[in-house]
Amino acid sequence: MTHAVTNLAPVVNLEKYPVSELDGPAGQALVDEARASFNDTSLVVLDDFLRPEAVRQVAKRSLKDAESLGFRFTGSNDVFLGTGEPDAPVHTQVGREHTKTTLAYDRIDESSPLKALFCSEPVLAFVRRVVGGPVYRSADPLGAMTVHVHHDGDEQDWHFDVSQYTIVLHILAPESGGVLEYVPRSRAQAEQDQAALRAIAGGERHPLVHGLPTVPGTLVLHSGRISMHRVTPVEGATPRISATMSYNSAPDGQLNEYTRSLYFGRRW
Ligand SMILES: O=C(O)CCC(=O)C(=O)O
Ligand SMILES: [Fe+2]
Repeated sequence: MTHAVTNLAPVVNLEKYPVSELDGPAGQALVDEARASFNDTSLVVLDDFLRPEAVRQVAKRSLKDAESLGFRFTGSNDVFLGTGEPDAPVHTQVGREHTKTTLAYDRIDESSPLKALFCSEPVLAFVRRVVGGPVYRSADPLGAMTVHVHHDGDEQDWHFDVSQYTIVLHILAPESGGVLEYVPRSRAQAEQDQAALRAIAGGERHPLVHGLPTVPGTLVLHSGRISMHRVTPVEGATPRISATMSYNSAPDGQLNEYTRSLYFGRRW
């Protein structure tokens, strides 16, 4: 995985989010605000982060590539994606069968603005400052960065990510549904309490669920490994498209084989 110097100007709304000048006053204000939000809710939501032209380009290409290069998943998932404690007192295969299409990192075109973003040092520096510690890009050959295309009826069921931090980029909004639902810092409780886990995964409203509708151009940074989340079923003819970029506090982080098989239909 090469991390070339990239020009962010055509991709990121740098006037609103000066991620390439984090030491200037506007950059510091951006970090301070994002950090406060992350500490409070474990979420950062930056609307209009991506330039509309880059969003359109990624949407068009993703629709085309997902048809021929995407993996069409049908099944259900372990909520901990294979990372649960072996002696946890909860049964973790509690979700329901669902469908979705995912493009792995090695199937995303090299000239995609998404790859420019993932490989950008300023974006990595921004994540480091927001979470307040070391952060490295995931080194997973398939899952470091992915594109999800959810058609009518598709969803992504409740889970905790394998990676510690995830950036989700909203690319195309469906007519209805496709909401990112999120229970901040719910992992410890979910590992201990079957009733709480089932209440969330079974679709009951949890008092702590945040719901983020898909708004193209938005960047969401969250701590996916400790916060249970899902994408609700998409409704209507327009698909939902999102991209995820994964990070860890240690270098060379990878997914496990369970998750690769689940999301990409292959182990490498
Ligand atoms: O598409 C999204 O909003 C989130 C996707 C997600 O949670 C994941 O890929 O792990
Ligand atoms: Fe996730």
